[in-house]
Amino acid sequence: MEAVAKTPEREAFYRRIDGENLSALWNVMGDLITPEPKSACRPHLWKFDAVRAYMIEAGKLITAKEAERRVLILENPGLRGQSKVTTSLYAGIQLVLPGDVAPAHRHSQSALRFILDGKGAFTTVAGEKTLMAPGDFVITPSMAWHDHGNETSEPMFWLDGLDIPMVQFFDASFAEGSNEDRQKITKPAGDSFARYGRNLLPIDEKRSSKTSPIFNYPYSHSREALEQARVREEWDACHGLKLKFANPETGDFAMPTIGTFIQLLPKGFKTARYRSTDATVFTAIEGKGRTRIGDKTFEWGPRDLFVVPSWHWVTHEADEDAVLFSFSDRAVQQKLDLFREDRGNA
Ligand code: 1HN
Repeated sequence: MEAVAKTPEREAFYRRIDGENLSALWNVMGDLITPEPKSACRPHLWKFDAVRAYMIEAGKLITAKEAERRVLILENPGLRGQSKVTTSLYAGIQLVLPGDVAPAHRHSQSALRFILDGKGAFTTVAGEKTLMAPGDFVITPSMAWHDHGNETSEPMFWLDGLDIPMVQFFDASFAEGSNEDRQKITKPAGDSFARYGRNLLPIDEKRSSKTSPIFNYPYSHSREALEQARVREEWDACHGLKLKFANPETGDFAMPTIGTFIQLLPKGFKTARYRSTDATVFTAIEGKGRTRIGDKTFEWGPRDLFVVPSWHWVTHEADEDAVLFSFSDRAVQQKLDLFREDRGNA
């Protein structure tokens, strides 16, 4: 759309209506209705080792209890000061040190954890405690009480992904602290997996939550699923082998607002170019390689993190067998009929 010409009469008119909280659509329409996605969100990569060093410093500066959560936010360079990794998503790196207490609270925002380093720290969600290991994908549903701790002798680092900007957009945030640092454990360990992880569901149960009843998807299972699929060699030209984490009740994404994925790129594989409307956060759990996003190339290894903005061409290349975890707002875009992807010619 072309900019509308300025005339003294028009300028005077705009000034007069401005005082009435009115403005002319014809001056802004081209910015509102773009022919293709146009975002301030930029491609970026964070090297985990650099983040890790700052997190260790943060561990000496503040306790988890005082901070509530000891987290460094991954701020998109095009969205600084807004606590956003993409336009619709938040991401951070959380450190839970031996003996830490990240006290119980709950909020409207849904959270995911993807474990990067350390083994055996715990989160308790809605009365069930789970111990976590690298590669585990763990969900905290909207308004579920959650607290974290670490009774091991090693620090634990994980990636937090939350739908904070979406909840902010809808002005729908509620949050509550607890009088107790640690919530009461009301369920045995492994309860949610025992009930819902076996492709058997209680026939008459009416759950109202749209979040998966399984809240820890252990890496051992994800990795095995990828390995089983590898045997069939059904490689997708754009993705290698990419699976979504599913809610066993519905087959939908495991979380209502965030789509989560795990993918295997075998050694030497180079993907065909791909673009989609869901800006996506990636981290590698195994292997190394590089990802080209638009005209930039990012080299990654285990635990490094990178962000692909909406509608940017992406290709991945693996130097060793590599496993990538990723998350995006696709779960929402698909429900709103907004999701679009382009596989190039692949
Ligand atoms: C939160 O509750 C956690 O529970 C992490 O670990 C990061 C960022 C903003 C708001 C709530 C957590 C968060 C958060």
